[in-house]
Amino acid sequence: MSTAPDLAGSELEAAVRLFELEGDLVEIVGLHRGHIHDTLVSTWQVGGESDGHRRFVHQRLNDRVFRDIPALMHNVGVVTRHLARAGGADGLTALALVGARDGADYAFARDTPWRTYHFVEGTESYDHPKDADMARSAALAFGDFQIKLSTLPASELRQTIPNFFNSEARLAQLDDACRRNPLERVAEVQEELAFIDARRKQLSVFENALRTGRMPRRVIHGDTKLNNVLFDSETGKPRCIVDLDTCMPGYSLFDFGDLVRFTAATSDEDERDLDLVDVDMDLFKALRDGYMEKASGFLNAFEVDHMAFAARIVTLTIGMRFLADHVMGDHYFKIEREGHNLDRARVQLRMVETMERRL
Ligand code: GN1
Ligand code: MG
Repeated sequence: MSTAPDLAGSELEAAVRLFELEGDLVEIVGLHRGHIHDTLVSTWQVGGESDGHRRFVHQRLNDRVFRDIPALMHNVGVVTRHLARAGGADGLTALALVGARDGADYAFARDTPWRTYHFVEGTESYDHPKDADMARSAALAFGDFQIKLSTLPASELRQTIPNFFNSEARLAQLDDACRRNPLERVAEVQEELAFIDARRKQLSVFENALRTGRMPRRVIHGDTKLNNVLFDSETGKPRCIVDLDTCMPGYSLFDFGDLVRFTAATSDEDERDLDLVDVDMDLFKALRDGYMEKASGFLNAFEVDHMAFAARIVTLTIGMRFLADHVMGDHYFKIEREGHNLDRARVQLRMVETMERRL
């Protein structure tokens, strides 16, 4: 019945049955997605042959990354309900949780936390945009998402991972990883460390702006990869924004920068041939125009002036996170091959280099 990692079919079945689902369970299949949680999809037959099948997305939550699961699920509950209330006249629907049988938003199976979402049928996701129009519409959707979140008081949300968006703290984590050097991998990453070292000051720009109030703290999505937008299979328009784990107070330009980092990249995030790594300027412009169409109403002058810089800083910061995880022995991001996080880090740093030339 299952294709999920290291769990027997009966255990998966027990986990999905913790949730308020009706009908006969037809199958459970693994969905290869994301670097953090394990994701499955279950199909249920409801109301006999005439009615049909319903699908649900189940995630086994990674509690090494999210150490405070109650805080994580508190945020996801608050955000999904807020988005549902905000409505979707623009064709966007809100991701919706399925409650556990005991009424909570998540449940434990053998000490491991699980959650369940309604499957958004008739949609597709992409790692690379088909064209500039698709990039633009994704940027519009994330801009719209930030507008919807702007009516959610930050005080209702918790920090699911402390200092998640803080580039200074990410630099300190990398420095600390290098000091510890548990696997003696530091010697092989000297070039990458020198590249980062030369940009230390830049990594404080946004933290300084937040401290001095030149840039406001706002609730953001926090992981604006293109594949976190589900596009309608028929109309090609964004239908739903997923992955709400990092919706919490941050700064708006983080979302924009992360969108550029991933969506305007000419290569995969873990490409080994660095000659293929570049930033596509047409896609960058489409992202900037789409995002600005929504965000120009609330961004201040400092934010508008720092959009291209944000792409560089967010890309550099995520590169440092991959590198720190490589140095520490790959305990955070899932890897599929030796050196996977180093490959990911190298792509990010090469992206920064091309952005410095082009943006
Ligand atoms: C992780 O699991 P996924 O792919 O949604 C990470 C993001 C990174 C991203 C890089 C909680 O997201 O912050 O930007 O990988 N999520 C967490 O691809 O750390
Ligand atoms: Mg994510």
